[in-house]
Amino acid sequence: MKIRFLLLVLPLCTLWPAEAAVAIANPGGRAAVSLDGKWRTIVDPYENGYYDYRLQPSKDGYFRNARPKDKSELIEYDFDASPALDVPGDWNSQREDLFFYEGTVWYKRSFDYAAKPGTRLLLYFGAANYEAIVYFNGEKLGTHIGGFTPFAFEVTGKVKAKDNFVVVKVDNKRHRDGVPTVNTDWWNYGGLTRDVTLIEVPETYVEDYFVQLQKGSANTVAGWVQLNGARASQRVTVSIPEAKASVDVTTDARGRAEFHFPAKLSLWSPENPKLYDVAIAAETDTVHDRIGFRTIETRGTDILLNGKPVFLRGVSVHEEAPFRAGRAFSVEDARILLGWAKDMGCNFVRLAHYPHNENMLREADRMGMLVWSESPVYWTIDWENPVTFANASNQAAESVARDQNRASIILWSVANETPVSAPRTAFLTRLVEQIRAADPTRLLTAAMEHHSEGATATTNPVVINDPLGAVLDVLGCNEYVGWYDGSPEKIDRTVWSSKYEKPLVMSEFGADALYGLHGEASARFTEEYQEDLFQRQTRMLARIPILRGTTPWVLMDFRSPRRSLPGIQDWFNRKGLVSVRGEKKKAFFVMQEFYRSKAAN
Ligand code: GCB
Repeated sequence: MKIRFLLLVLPLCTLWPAEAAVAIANPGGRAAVSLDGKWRTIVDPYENGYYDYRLQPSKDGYFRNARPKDKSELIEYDFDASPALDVPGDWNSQREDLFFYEGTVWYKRSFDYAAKPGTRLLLYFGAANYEAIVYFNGEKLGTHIGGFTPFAFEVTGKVKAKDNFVVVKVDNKRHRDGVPTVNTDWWNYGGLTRDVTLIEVPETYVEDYFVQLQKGSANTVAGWVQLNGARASQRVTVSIPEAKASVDVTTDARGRAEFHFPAKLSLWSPENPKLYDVAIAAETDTVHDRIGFRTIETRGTDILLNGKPVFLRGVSVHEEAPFRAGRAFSVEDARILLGWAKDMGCNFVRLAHYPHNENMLREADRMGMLVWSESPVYWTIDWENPVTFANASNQAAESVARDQNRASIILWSVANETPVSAPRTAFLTRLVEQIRAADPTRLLTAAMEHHSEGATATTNPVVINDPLGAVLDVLGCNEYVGWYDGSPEKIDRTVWSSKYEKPLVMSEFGADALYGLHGEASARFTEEYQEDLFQRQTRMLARIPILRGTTPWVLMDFRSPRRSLPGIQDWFNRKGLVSVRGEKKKAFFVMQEFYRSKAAN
């Protein structure tokens, strides 16, 4: 009670660092200079480049990128003589000695730049895991917390013609009060894991926009536009030239305008991933985007896409790079992963357990793949800590802001497998309400747990009664009957019921199998065990009346420090239906068959 009161009276910004950050939607649609490539790096486990020997922040930290003026000056670091790492990219998979490293690495990149009059310059990071402190030419710009969402700082007026340097202190230490917290089943890849760009915008620019079909309508486009800059009030035209539809609005003194206009559109779907060029033209700036338009809603226990019931033939996906392992980031990575999902017969992917890189969403839009996008609220978060809530809330806001115009996303998921308690349900309910307010067009879900009502030798009744279900549109449930929970025969006698008359997506089920390891169906880690489990699971799932989708765990094997078993796991969770080398395990074909039958009816 006390905490809730505190949160009501304290604005978020007092709990959360927002130093000088600027927002910008659709970075790929802007004039930009890439800062990707080789960055010089210093590994700093003791944070010697940040603190002095009294553990006070040092004014002569590595962010100064200092060089001795003469032979007598003592400077104990040298970026330009230090090893380079590729950006984007995690450090763990680039250097053997950083495989398990969790701590600070300093990144430095120098560049020349010809400033353009009348142009503002933003330094944009696709993501840095987990905490990034950004410095420009020796001056601190700000801090960002959260490993999977973008952030930007303005450097207009600070940029020089020659020898600019960006220094970023990236720290991937885990924290009990962090989001995620200390315990996860995936690799804590550190570094500048996504693109870094200098974005050029006019003095007053289109900061953000929301252009979607109005909730409940298939022919009214509705949304808002937000300008940033001195000329807040301007005439803005939002148009979809191909559909010959547009609207003119005038932004208010805060740079904001809402709009709606009729449009006859070919609706986006997996079968017809139609994207339109959308132009947001202010007097001082124009941005183009590729946007699809579709409706998504629930009716009783059905999910309706463009008014028609849809079964979500999905698979869960980690942001793990095919073939090389490491954090995925590229268009190519996205195409391969989504291509394998398509090959399985999917029309849907669950992008677990955090917001994936923007390429993944853009490719999903292009390829016609429906998406569940997830917040990194995973397992046992510090539910009663207001700073933890502010962190989760900020990451959710950044994720929605980045992806709110992607037709592929139909579900925002607020959490994964969180243990039921009053503070946890209060925390997640607030997140649900926040996201619904920011984006009223999409559905809310979460991967919940379930409860056995007492298994016997002949039956295993399982009930979905998590109180969070009351505030969700779509129920998500992870279950491991036959793997963590008994042997595969138990699946056959499992009977599901739900307290809620809502659509259910079985968001996880699966078993570890090493590709190429064969044996009896009862032998753990063999392809046969996984295959048998999937055969039983698909039969059991087909008997659940409210089932409207499945996303087995998981598309591809992925690295996890929890998985040490030599010769089998070797630091990989082997529940992939595909190996890291793209080899399909036997269970892949069980899902393919299941989805063929689902697509046929
Ligand atoms: C789960 C988690 C997922 C794990 C998976 C497993 O329930 O949601 O992150 O990787 O189980 O393999 O144990």
